[in-house]
Amino acid sequence: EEAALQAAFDAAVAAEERIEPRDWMPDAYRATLVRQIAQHAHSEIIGMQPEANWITRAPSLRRKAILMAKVQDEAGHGLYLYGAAETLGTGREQLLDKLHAGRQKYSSIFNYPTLTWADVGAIGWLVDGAAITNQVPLCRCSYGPYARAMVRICKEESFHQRQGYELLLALSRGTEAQHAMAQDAVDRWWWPSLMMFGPPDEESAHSARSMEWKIKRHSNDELRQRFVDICVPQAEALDLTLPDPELRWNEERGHWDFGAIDWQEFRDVLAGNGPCNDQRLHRRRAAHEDGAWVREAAAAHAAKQAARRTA
Ligand code: FAQ
Repeated sequence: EEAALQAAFDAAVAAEERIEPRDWMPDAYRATLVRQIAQHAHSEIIGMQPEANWITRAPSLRRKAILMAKVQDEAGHGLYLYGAAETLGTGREQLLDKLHAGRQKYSSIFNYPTLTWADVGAIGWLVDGAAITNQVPLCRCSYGPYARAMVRICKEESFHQRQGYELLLALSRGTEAQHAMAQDAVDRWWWPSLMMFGPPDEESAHSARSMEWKIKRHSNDELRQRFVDICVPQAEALDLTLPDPELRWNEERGHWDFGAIDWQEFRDVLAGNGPCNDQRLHRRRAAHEDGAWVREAAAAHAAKQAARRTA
């Protein structure tokens, strides 16, 4: 019987049909989805911290309102994604416990500090830009709830990306000091953004299987190249330089060649030794503990309502 179920699953994936929560699926497919969706959800929630750092110091009311809305959107993305993970039979509490214990990852990018206001622009342009490049193909992921969550998230991320681009453009066209601040932010965020796409294909443990299952549609290196190709003309339009002397148009490939990524830095950040790993996890745990009374009150209220209904 297991063989028949497996065959039906394989046929559905081959036919580009969506796998839904009640459908039979291989255990490893389920585990891979929980791993990726949890990591993605954690990234959205931890990703609120670097930008939130600037909410109190935004340079105008308009910029402050935009930034607060953006950071709230990230919380919403986290909730859709924890919801998608719940359809696979894994509760949010369980996933948060793993994050807090350091047993589940979140994106490397959120372990870097936001040193100036221009970092808010660089995150929008580069980090949200990389996120969209990675996530648009996930709208066609074989698992229905994840694919559908991605549609809405991508729309919001596109708006975030434009917000960052517009912010950087204003700084770039501003005073000499503002232009220098924008350039410095791009210098610091460029390489970490390229690392968001994950290790090179030959070192990517999960890619081959995830692509067979149509969870991933493109390899890490393919998406990284796509992102570089998108950014080069945008940097030019911004009058900012990407910090890579080896960036060169390759006529034969029809792509921009770029310099070597420091994979040791990536491994260090994943191992917990990035500039802000400790700070991010500490803050996350503290926020969770501070919110305990809300969860307790909500549970007590729900229990009371349920008791009233059965009385
Ligand atoms: N950071 O075999 P692969 C956002 C891990 S965007 C940390 O290639 P896979 C929006 C990987 O998990 C950021 N870990 O893995 C936003 C695996 O470890 P494991 C979130 C990384 O899954 C913007 C190991 O390395 N987006 O939040 C990273 O096939 C602004 C081997 O790697 C997503 O999560 C990394 N950069 O491909 C929010 C997108 N790269 O589990 C706020 C969905 C790899 O074996 C503000 N995820 N690892 O222990 C994906 O598309 C994939 O999971 C990849 C990795 C492409 C990230």
